[in-house]
Amino acid sequence: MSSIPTHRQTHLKTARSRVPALILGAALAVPLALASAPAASAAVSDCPSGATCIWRDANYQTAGVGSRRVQYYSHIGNFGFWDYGPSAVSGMIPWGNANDSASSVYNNGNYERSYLFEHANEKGRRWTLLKKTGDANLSDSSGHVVGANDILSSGYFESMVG
Ligand SMILES: [Ca+2]
Ligand SMILES: [Ca+2]
Repeated sequence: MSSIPTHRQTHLKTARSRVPALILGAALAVPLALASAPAASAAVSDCPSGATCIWRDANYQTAGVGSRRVQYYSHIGNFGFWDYGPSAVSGMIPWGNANDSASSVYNNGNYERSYLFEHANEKGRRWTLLKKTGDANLSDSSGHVVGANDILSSGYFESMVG
């Protein structure tokens, strides 16, 4: 009869050794699923309330990341002074200068429309974004901003113009 407890101990050890592996696998699966959520919707929410944001690429992202953006709460007279990234001045980060490069834009302002201009200091052609509107792809013919891909150089909320 002494062999029965030995078998039970062996089975118990096997079962216990598998449980942590299963838990670990489940825990790893959750962050991976969150990380693969659609980038477009997540990136729009990266634009803070009250700001107008521009991104280098379509779908509200720069090199795949929504937080790499340039934003203003009043205006930016020359996008060339800024690179895409949280509060990054020109030349500090590798994914590019904001002048003549924006391919998606969003006005998350709460009160005013926002104007985007072809040239610095509110010069050249002008495009309008009503509050809480954007354009996910400036290079196509649909949306609020058409014909402005890779040429925008300044941006102003309405009361800051002139
Ligand atoms: Ca671009
Ligand atoms: Ca320009």
